[in-house]
Amino acid sequence: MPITPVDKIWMDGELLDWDQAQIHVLSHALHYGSGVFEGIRVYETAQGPAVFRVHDHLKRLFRSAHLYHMEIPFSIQALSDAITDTVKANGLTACYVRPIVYRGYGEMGVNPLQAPLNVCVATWPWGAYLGEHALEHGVRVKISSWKRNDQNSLPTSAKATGQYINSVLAKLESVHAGYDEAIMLNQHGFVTDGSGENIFVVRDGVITTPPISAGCLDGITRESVMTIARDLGYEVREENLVRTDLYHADEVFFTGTAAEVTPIREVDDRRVGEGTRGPMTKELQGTFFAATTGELDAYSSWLSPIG
Ligand code: PPE
Repeated sequence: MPITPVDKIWMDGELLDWDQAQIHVLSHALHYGSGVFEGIRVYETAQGPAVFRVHDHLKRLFRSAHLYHMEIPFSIQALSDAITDTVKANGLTACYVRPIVYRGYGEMGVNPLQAPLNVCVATWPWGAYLGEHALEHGVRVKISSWKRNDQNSLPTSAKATGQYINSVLAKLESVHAGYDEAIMLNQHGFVTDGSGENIFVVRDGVITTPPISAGCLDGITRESVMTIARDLGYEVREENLVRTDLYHADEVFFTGTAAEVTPIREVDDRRVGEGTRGPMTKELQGTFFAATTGELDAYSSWLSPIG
């Protein structure tokens, strides 16, 4: 998706002009994928723009960094303030936020410990990840022939830049075959997630999503939707799913910061349900959007207003 440039990017404590936010071509992260990042959304609410679950996202960023022996030289609060400052400096009311911590310039070779650690926060307007049409009518997905990176190769509990090359393989395969998105299985054949989304299945009124131990990201939208679904009175299970569970489902949908709640209308050329957004997906999606835009008091703690 093309990037829409805005005015400023926060780099190592300073707000720089968008075009000045550059790094050296010999930066460690470019060569070895040694970065960790987050994707966060800012939504427009009646009280002005608000960041969705910023502390949960930043806690995950620190967990990802911890795994790769990165000592982030800023506190969670400082990064939260950096996000607020960047969104304000860019005059954005709703946008995507991309904090990234990466090994910078100064050291080559796989051992990264002498390379500097840099921290950036970029923001830009980002619409529906899989398209506006997809939010209402759903996407067509293909189960990838590429397996999800194994927990003991590239841990899926972290959001590291390098591991996304696995998602890129799956995404490219699906796009070349004419689908919108890929779903990846783990080495044991159980469903994990999409290239950049968690996955849910609805059957006979029960909602099921793979457990984190299957090798999916511990998604914050996933957790939000599970909470909303339980609050609405639905039974929610975290259980391993096989590919035929997707074929036999009444409804299937993706969740993610970028993808929000996106229905899946077809899996491997098999229509899911009525072949469009199902009623439970619609209800969960509607409640999720009402929560993100501050219309539901029950979820107001998920929003941090940008003063
Ligand atoms: N699985 C994967 C592999 C993943 O990348 C994401 C987020 C999720 C699940 C959902 O997690 P959460 O955002 O916490 O609900 N993918 C991010 C990056 C997408 C991109 O293309 O870049 C995102 O949605 O921000």
